[in-house]
Amino acid sequence: MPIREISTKPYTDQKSGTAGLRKKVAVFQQPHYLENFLQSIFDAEPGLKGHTLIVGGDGRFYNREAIHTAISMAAANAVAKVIVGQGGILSTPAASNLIRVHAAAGGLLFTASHNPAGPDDDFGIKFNIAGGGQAPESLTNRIYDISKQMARYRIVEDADVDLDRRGVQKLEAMEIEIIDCVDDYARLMQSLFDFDRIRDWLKKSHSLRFDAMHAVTGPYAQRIFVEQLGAPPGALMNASPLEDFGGGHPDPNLIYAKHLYTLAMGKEAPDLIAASDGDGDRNMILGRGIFISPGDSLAMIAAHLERLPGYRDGIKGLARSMPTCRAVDQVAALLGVECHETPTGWKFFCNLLDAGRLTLCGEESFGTSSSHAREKDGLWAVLAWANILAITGLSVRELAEAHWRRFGRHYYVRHDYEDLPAPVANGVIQSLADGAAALVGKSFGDYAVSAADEFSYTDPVDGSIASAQGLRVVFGEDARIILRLSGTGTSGATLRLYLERFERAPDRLAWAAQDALGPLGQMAEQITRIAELTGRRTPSVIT
Ligand code: VG1
Ligand code: CO
Repeated sequence: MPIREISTKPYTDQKSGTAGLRKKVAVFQQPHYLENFLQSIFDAEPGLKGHTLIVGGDGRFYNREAIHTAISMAAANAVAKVIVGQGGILSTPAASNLIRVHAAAGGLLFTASHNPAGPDDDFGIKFNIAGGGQAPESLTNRIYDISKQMARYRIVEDADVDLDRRGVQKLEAMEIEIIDCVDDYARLMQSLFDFDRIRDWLKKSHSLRFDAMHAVTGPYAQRIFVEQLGAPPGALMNASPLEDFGGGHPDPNLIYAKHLYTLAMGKEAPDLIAASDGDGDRNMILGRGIFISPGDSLAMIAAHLERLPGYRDGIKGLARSMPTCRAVDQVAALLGVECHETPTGWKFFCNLLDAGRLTLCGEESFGTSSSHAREKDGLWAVLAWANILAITGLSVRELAEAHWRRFGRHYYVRHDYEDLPAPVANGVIQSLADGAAALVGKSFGDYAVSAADEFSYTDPVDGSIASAQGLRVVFGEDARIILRLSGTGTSGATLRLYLERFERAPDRLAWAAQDALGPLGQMAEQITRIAELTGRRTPSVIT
């Protein structure tokens, strides 16, 4: 099994988006495409030489082949050791944790998250750095620059690696350790939450339903919810990971997990209903008769976090991505802690987490997590909710209503316009960017525009600047309209429109979100002219 240097030609499209490189499987299957990108990572991060690398993926189609290639190239690029989840399985938060536990120099995560999987669908790669965080933009830009010059890559040819056999194997000088994908993660969760309390809560005739959507969290949910917390096996749905996610779309929201909403609204609704996405970093939370929007979930967890075992030392700071509703800001103000507004994408939280300035952060896209990892963490959020319900004795609905009475309520919705021709989507952004300044001071219905600009972020830790991170039209505390382009799609361009409306009066807290946001939606069309400029009368997805 010689180490060989293979000559190759560069591809010019290996630019990472919001979270890694995502393309159709067929793109990754082009000759040397995967190898070129991996070599660019090895070249951009020389610290991997002589150190440990964590490798795993969400189990989707092409996962095993890609992992085999990654291991073969790691050995040829002088990595000392790779630690791989058995069968090539690792959830994104579990991989982030393993990087930390093993003081690894980085991790390769093979996932396109919630994007559908299969030969005609999507594949992706994320590179995480020492400490477990997502590669910052400076590094992903360096990887991209290197990929555009790529002329050769190093690989051990015909490597014989058994991904299913736990224990240690050797490939040339490199050690390969195949580990149980759940052990370390389950230990971490036990250290953060009161498992006895949750077990009791479940025993006292409370019920849980968790949908792994045939994606990566199945084995994690089986171990933690069923084996450790005593939930009946029937509490889990779709718990075996499948290469094509069962043909589904493991994006836990009101569209792709509508069956959970129906369950929540039915007579037999369990007390806590939840789901996570393809790679296990997203979460969806529902209770009997109620859906908790991700921005609310973040704020509600924040308001109770200090009562959970892993967080008794207190909250250092809170953060949300810019489009995420400002509910958590209210909690931060009450607690008297820092509250940060970052661009979309988990990588922007990582410096603040490393600097010890954040304890909890989240995104409107069903992502929540804490300082225990450097990724969002779906099961963590579900356990946080279970623990909070067990401690307070409240139902999800009671807890939400109490929160709104105390802090007010942020009604929230996101409209996605998918697969638009790029020039059309860019045209919508451009036209709003051009008109933004002139909006300030104008009134729409009861609202007056207090600010309208393009969001730009200066990282408080390293001073790096991320510009063009979305357009926002702000109506003081009352409302916001936000527009940005997605950075995770694999075909055409996706426009995301986010609507937020704040109400504090006691008689305005129980509206249906779509009713509360109807007038703002009309104002958004007046301001952004999406229907007019794209010809789309309705969004493709509303969450
Ligand atoms: C989307 C979400 C963003 C999230 C990202 C990765 O990005 O909006 O909040 O961090 O996906 O999530 P975009 O650029 O398409 O809006 V995941 O679960 O991929 O790892
Ligand atoms: Co994900």
